[in-house]
Amino acid sequence: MRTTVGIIGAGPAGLLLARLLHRAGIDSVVLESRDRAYVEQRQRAGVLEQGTVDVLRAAGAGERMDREGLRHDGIELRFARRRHRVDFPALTGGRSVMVYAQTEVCKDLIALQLKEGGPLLFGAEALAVEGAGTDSPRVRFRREGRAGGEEDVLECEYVVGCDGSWGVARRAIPEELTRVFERTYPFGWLGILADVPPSHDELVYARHDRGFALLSMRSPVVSRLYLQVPEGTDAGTWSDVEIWDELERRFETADGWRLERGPITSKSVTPMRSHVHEPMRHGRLFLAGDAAHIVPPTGAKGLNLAVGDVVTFARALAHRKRTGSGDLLDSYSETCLRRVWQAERFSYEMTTMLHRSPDATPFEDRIQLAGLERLVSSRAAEQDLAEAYTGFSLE
Ligand code: RFL
Ligand code: PHB
Repeated sequence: MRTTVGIIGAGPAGLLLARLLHRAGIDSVVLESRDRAYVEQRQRAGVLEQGTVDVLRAAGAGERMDREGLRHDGIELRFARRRHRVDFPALTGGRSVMVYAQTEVCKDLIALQLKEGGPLLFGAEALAVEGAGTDSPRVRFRREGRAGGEEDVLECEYVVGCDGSWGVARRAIPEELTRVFERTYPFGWLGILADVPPSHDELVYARHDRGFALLSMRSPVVSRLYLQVPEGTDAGTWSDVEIWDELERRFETADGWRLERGPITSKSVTPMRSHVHEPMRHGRLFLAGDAAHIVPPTGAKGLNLAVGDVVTFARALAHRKRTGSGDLLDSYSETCLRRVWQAERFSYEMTTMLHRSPDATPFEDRIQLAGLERLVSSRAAEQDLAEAYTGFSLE
């Protein structure tokens, strides 16, 4: 098999990249180790920045999002039993975000790819990228169901590793050229889906002495909620009643706000970490999305960063094809990392501002509350949050 761009992974990064390249007249092949149902059902992100929404529309993938997605003009911060709304358009010159689940973005992109794009192979596991430093890199992969687990090779001009945080692509970048920046947090998120209309029409980020809680949604009739839990917690040890009781405590306000309960249809725990792999390119191998960087989900940035990376790559390659200049490909890593580190900073700040660290001293607790007080009493501080939350420019 031979193609211009070999894409490893059919998460949002890989699928959108295939779509952008197709629109630019560049062919690609996507290899995805799991099956279609897995990719379409994996519960993850919920918030799309304005720039992401614009990119999906321009890629012809915005139709259902515009019909079913929920435009949000703000979020609520809750602490000390008080509520404070951050008004995005008023603070950012009109920007907002869209609540439209990652599962739906992936479904829309898969349908488009199968209808009019290049090959998208499910059950095709990349084993290794070879020859990244040469003009003809290759992906060795194995297709499920092939007799004796026979291996195939995809010959490419470029390889983009969109294979998430446990992928194989980044292993092809020599260790001596690599720097990894990492932080793990001593807590995780217990996330649930529940068949109950969201109790608030915007997302609620709550800081409580017992830990952080987040109210989000998937539709007008499905709620998505998260609780900060100790690192390594097993979701099965929390009963439904315990989850609702704990959410109720952490969201409690002085003005009698009520949390509606409903049947819980899924429960899982996500660890929290920050991770950046530098550089994001070696020769003709490029890393995009979670394959290169992870942020804790508190800033809702992961999927949006993945979109930023693949937009940058698609532009750079189109430029190369049009003008013969590889300048933009050469600056790919640097361009992406500037945005990545802004998102890392913001996600780290949001996480430390809102979570209860198990070893926080009373002094640190007071500093944390003072930070929240500052945020809700200073327009400048609020504007800083609103600008970062609604997103950094893709230019
Ligand atoms: P993905 O989605 O992990 O996709 C990678 C794909 O690669 C496949 N793969 C391979 N395929 C072939 N060969 C191999 N060897 C392969 N190895 C792996 C995998 O099967 C998979 O299909 O990475 P991508 O595309 O970079 O997308 C990144 C986003 O998924 C991620 O950043 C976000 O989900 C993060 N995130 C959020 N981001 C937001 O922008 N807004 C949010 O509100 C938000 N909330 C969240 C989140 C992530 C969460 N979790 C579970 C970590 C909330 C949570 C709880
Ligand atoms: C979600 O809806 O899953 C979600 C929303 C906002 C976040 C993280 C996750 O910051």
